[in-house]
Amino acid sequence: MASEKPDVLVLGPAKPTIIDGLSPRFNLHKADDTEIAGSMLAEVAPRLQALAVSALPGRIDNAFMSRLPKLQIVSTFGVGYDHIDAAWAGKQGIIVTHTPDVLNEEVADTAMGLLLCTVRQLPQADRFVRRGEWVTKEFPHTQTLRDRTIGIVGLGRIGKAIARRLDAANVPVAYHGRNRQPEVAYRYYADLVEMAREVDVLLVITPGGAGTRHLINAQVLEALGPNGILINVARGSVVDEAALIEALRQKKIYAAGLDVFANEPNVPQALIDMEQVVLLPHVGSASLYTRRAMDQLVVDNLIAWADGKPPLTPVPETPWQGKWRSAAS
Ligand code: NAP
Ligand code: 8YV
Repeated sequence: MASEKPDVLVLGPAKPTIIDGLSPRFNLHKADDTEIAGSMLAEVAPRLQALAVSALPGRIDNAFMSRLPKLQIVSTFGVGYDHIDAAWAGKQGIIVTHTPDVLNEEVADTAMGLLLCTVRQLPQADRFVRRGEWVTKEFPHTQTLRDRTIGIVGLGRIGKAIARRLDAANVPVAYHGRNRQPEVAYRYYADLVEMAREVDVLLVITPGGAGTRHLINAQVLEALGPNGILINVARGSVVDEAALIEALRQKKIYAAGLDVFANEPNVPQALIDMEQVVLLPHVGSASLYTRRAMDQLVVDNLIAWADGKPPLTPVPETPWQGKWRSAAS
């Protein structure tokens, strides 16, 4: 007998908060990614009204969504949604929701940690102690935050949480984005190259996707200069990785701290081999506390939908228009 609960496809790992939160209300189907979903899709596709995306499972593009004629909502984990063709979904009346705000402070903490690790070479100092070198010599003195201005590329929700931490640390902040923010007192640069020339650190926290692809290129790195440090907690696609490796090799910039990469989880050997680079495995939001809050927001958006209420956190490309797309369309 057909279930009366709406059919929902969970794409990605079966996380307890998501599965336990959705099970009482929905008939769940699970697939690791869009490719595996392909084989079982033929059977459930005509009934599927919702997707719960529990990690970054590869692209959810219009070809995939087109196979789900009753799709009304894609509730995705993570604030970044460059893995979803949200503009296309918006045109079809499909709502895409994401998990903003609940991770701001965590990602800002991680960005500050990565910044400090890179400037003060803390992972390198840890390795120095573990190698037993301290008994024979002093760890070399490092760069400092004390004489540096930080240029934040993307002063949004997370960028502002990072800026607050820098304010508390007495570190001057400037920012670049497509728009000046009149309510913000930090110096604004409409031109990224100009900002790179005038600051000592570029800290990147924009969305990924086509609009920001290789925003940080050879010209920007050259402008940052030999004392400059690049911190990337945005998406790997925002930085031209080959240009970054070249700039580090040729000492056109001083160091880099990276949480995100062009082809995760693969990190270029050239970066691994560089002592002046600090590498993290995309852990910006990855505390138990914050990941649980993000998972819960994936659930809460779907429960709002099932109750016929507005989505809690739709992305700008799929604004709430007062009603859900008709299940029959
Ligand atoms: P947000 O509030 O939307 O802020 C994004 C900022 O980027 C805005 O200030 C926007 O300003 C700017 N921006 C957008 N497109 C731009 C462009 N083409 N050139 C320059 N600036 C641009 O987003 P958020 O919540 O802070 O999250 C930002 C991003 O951080 C996410 O999309 C995700 O990719 C990344 N993230 C990474 C991790 C991690 O684990 N490493 C965790 C969470 C988020 P304008 O509109 O004025 O340009
Ligand atoms: C997650 C992120 O680590 O929210 C984002 O945009 O990058 C992170 O919080 C990401 O979704 C990977 O699963």
